[in-house]
Amino acid sequence: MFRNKREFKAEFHRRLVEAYGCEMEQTSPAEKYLTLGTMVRDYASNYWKDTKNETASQDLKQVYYFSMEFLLGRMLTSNLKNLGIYDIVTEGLQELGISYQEIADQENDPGLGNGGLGRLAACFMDSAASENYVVNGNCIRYRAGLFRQFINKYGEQVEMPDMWMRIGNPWEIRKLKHAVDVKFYGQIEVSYDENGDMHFRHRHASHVLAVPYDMPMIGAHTKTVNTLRLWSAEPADVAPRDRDYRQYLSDVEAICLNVYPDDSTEEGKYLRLKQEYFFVCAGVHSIVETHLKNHPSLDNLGEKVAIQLNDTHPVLVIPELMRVLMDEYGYAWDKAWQIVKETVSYTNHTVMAEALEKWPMQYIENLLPRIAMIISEIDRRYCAWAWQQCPDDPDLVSRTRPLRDGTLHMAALALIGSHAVNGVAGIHTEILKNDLFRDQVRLYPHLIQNKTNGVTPRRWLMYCNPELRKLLDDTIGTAWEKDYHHFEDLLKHVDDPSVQEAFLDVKQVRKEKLAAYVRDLTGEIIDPSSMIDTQAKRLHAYKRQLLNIMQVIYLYQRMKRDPSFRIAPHTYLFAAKAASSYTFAKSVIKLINCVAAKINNDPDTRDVLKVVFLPNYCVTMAETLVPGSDVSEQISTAGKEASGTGNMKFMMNGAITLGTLDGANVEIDSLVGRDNDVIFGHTVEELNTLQYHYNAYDYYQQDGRIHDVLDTLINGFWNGSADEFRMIYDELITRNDTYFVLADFDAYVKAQEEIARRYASRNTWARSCLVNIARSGYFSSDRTIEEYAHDIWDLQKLHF
Ligand code: 7GP
Repeated sequence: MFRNKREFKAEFHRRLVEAYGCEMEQTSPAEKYLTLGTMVRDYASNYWKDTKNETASQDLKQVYYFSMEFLLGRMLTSNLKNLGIYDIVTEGLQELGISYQEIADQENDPGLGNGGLGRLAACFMDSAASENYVVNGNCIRYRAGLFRQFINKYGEQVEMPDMWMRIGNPWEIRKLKHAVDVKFYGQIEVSYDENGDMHFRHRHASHVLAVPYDMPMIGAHTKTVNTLRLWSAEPADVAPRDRDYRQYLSDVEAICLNVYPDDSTEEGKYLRLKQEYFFVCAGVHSIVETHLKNHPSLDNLGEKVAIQLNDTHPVLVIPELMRVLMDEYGYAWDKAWQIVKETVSYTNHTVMAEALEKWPMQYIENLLPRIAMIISEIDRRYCAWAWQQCPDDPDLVSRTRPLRDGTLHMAALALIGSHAVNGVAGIHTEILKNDLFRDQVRLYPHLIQNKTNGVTPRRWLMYCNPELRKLLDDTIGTAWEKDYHHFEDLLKHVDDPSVQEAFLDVKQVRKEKLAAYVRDLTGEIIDPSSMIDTQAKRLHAYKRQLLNIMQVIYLYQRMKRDPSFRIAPHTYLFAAKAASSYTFAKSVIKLINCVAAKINNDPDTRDVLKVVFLPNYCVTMAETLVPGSDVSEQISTAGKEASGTGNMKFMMNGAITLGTLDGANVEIDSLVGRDNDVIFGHTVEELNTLQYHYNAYDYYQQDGRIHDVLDTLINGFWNGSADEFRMIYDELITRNDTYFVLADFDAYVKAQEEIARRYASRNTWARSCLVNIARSGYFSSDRTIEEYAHDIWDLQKLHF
């Protein structure tokens, strides 16, 4: 382990030559990246070992965070900075004549996820390690990440494979010794012993070997290094039964081939269910194995282990742990159920009906016969119990049981098998209690609680925005870097004109960086002194990118019509991937690109109005996009965005939220006040009433602006084809505008005018940005993790 720059240089040089058998100068940037990554991983290995040993010797409880997604982003800079060796390494490389940035740019984002839920998991890993909590991640080692997005010459999204491990992954270590045998298909043979106890044997199963790859999750300025375990499916050393050999190989291969490119609709594919059981079964097995190394039995599993289910994707943990406890360790049902409930808790991330997982029981019976038996028994016992609880409402049982009409409702199973359930923002949790899970609240009044999301201030401020970090350090010292409460120390300085000026300077530098990035990526030139207004998130109807682009069209039409009407220079940036099967979302992407092509090339308006769609939104892009933005668009239909976390990142970097009262926007608003954000649109309560008499066509008829904007969707204005955007028009008019875009249009136009007005007064604007930064400490995921540890996991910190 190197201790200084001299030792680093010598070791880096030696390792490169040894690994590649040529002079250092002849190695490629990718080879240098792999060598450096391996060195950093090895550097952390002693801490990694100590963390495992100390956890065992302190007999500490540990958490396993089960998630189908971890959107980690690049690890190199974050690991170097968290370990405190960034300066040694970058200066050492410079002395060797090597560009650090060139090496860092070799790393591909591990795209092991879709969006919010996956990125949240990654922020949690950073915060847990940094706060000395032992929290292990459990996921799948997808060979292809979420697709890479290209935009073709028609403005359409094209998906390309994301082979993120093509050059290798220096962070992972293969742990063959911990491989697990996972069984699919086959039949269950039931027998009775002399005591009359039942025994279950899984016969004619198809075996898959789950091989773990461990990645270190390195805390900031602490010795805690946790583990993210990624499972990879390999053919087992067991002859496949009754099945074609080549088919078997390709079936196994398919399990870890790719991330399901969908974060909103459940495609109901068999393969997805296979993925879910695969990493659940392997993960549960390794938990049990680890526990039994240090404890005589599983009796105290719930005292020493907490399993967090990141949405319902890993909910099969509940029947799988029952299976292991009963079939492999001889527990009776009641005792096993008690252990499961003590151990498991569940986080809900959406109220969108189409994203609530449901599986035909037949699939489960076929693929996982023993699990199906256990689920049926859970359902049967639940019905008997719930019936007794609420005899006045016999229907309650059928509304809440996991099995309804041959379909398994995953959320219902999660609620029954967990000791705690949480929403991810205040308003979201209220909707869970009063709406989605209202029935369950009758049966379990204290089950549901709130844990407002957070983001790691290291990646999302200190590392991605060193200019702002320096300003904060110079103004309030460095206490805020270790303790999010100290963000508020900035409040004392928000009225200081010199701090305001310094902030505007930082923002300008970041806007210029962003402009250079946009130019390199798209060839578009944006004006770094214009107001940069960004909407970056998955493309979904409820997030209403459509409302944003409609407002842009309105401004364009108005300026074309009235030469005396001009807006202050305004740049609208969009970044969004659409699920590959989501036609409407793809159509919105095409619309944005067609609008951009026309407007950006119009000499009448292009000096003041610019629209750019940035292809392939990912964590790495956000690290430049967020610090360079002035305005944060958070304009979902009230009640639909569970929380949002992009809103928190923009706020932390001094952008002003332009948003609806939805998700965590509500909390942002109450922290900063209406002087420091712009809130518009119908509230949840208003929409709850409006839905009964809403007529989108009236808005079209009565508001000339809406009429003119919508007509461009069906008259070929954008690309010559009248039918191109008919689907969007139909959604708004024929299908009566599911997400109330037209209902909020007028308020949104006014909100846009308001934000432009505020932007014009530079010092008040800067003051607002500073208030936002000062209040953003609450949205540190260090705070969120503390709350999970205290309220859900009952978790103590590791003491070194
Ligand atoms: C997202 C929510 O849409 C977002 O509002 C929230 O901030 C984020 O989770 C983290 O809690 N949901 C997903 O990413 C998702 O896949 C379907 O939801 C299960």
